[in-house]
Amino acid sequence: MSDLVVHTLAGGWGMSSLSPFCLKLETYLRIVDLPFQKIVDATPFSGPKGKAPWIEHEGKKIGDSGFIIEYLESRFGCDPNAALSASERAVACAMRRLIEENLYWTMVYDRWMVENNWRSFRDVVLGKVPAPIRQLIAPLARRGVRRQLKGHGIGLHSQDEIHAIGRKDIGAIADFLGDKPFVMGATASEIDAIAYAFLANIMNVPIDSPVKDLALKHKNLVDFIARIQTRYFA
Ligand SMILES: N[C@@H](CCC(=O)N[C@@H](CS)C(=O)NCC(=O)O)C(=O)O
Repeated sequence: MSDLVVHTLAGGWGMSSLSPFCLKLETYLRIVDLPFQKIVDATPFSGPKGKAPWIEHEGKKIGDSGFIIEYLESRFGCDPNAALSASERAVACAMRRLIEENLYWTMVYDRWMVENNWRSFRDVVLGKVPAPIRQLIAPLARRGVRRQLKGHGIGLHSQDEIHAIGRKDIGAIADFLGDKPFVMGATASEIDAIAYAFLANIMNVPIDSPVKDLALKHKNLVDFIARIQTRYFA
């Protein structure tokens, strides 16, 4: 059994994890073919940074998907970005920030703040929390997320503005992917784990949003998700 323990948040609606950062790490591990044990936590708070995912390995606890990947690369020598040039790495880094630091928050808004979506999402995202406690913590958790959205800045915009921001990001990803099989070209690299995890969490879940509607119109994005699923999750 692998001594790499990955703490993640629950899946649902056919997704291995409804946390895109957790799904990113799991996809990355599948791309580089590193075995791991998966522990599904009820909340993200037990990790060293109070967020999921986090890992335990050789007595160390490491939080943050980006730092975890850096650790895995230095400890196990995996490097799916090895074939990329310096300028390709720069583009992949910018694309990562677009997805994780901007598009992500439009997804959070749609799940937590849009009333109809929240009603179905809360029972799935808090599914591992016992039902009576869930009733109590759901509004508190939602208040915390509202604060995060405001702190980020995106929560200060109107719904239409937030959706316009998300749609612009989707358009940029679709245009950059073009007709390539993977984001940076012929082979999968780290950015594919990121793009897949976030796009699938927008496109393949029953959360209504104009951001999702636009993404589903891009056949290359739909095909990209199917490609990653077939290759790494079959
Ligand atoms: N930069 C972190 C972000 C992780 C993150 O935001 N995880 C979310 C779940 S998708 C979380 O744990 N949120 C709980 C919170 O912010 O309180 C990473 O790359 O791992």
